[in-house]
Amino acid sequence: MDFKSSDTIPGPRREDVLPHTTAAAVKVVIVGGFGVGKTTMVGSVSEIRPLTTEETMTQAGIGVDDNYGSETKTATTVAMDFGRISVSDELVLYLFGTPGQERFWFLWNGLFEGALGAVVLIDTRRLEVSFDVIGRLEERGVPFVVAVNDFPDAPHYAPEVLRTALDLEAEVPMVTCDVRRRAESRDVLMTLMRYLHSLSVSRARV
Ligand SMILES: Nc1nc2c(ncn2[C@@H]2O[C@H](COP(=O)(O)OP(=O)(O)OP(=O)(O)O)[C@@H](O)[C@H]2O)c(=O)[nH]1
Ligand SMILES: [Mg+2]
Repeated sequence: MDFKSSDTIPGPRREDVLPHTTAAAVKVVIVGGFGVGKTTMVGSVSEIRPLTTEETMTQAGIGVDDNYGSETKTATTVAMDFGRISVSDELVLYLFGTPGQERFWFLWNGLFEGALGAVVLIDTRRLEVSFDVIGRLEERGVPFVVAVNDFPDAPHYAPEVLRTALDLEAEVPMVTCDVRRRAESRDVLMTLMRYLHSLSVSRARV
């Protein structure tokens, strides 16, 4: 067959190549209700161009997905977001964002396979959109941290009030962030890593 040589196929971009010092990779899932900022977080923190599966919002979500507070939002994730961040020379995190609405739960089985932990994003204007997500993580026994995505007009609650409203166990870390900021999203992931580490240390002692 007559075709041009493979020099037309682009090689991997420099930022896509893992540093040769990478020793461990950890899979982390970013979850939360509709429009809480999952795609924004994966996009802000990823060092590779994130993969997203956003579609223009259609009739499917009307009356189902409460758009309150994100009225300018025109696209929604229909499968997953994917990104990657190296948190040290040795450790790389693979990030999978996935929708929390019930009609997407069939995706969870595959996405959570091998995941060490999760970040649950919360919008305090619509706490209830993340209730089911927390319940499902607890059922699956997936350790998670809660990150309150600080939208400007969202109410601020004392941490203990939020904990009670979300029915969180005392040891589950809760932090506030603006997921549009890379450093803050990274801090959330570091909180999760420290939490996973503390769990593994306490399990090793048992
Ligand atoms: N002001 C402000 N806006 C934010 C913040 N995070 C996200 N947004 C905006 O809020 C909207 C929702 O963010 P997305 O990242 O699409 O949320 P999502 O959780 O991926 O949404 P779905 O995939 O539809 O469930 C977008 O218009 C963002 O630009 C934030 O921290 N502050
Ligand atoms: Mg999304």
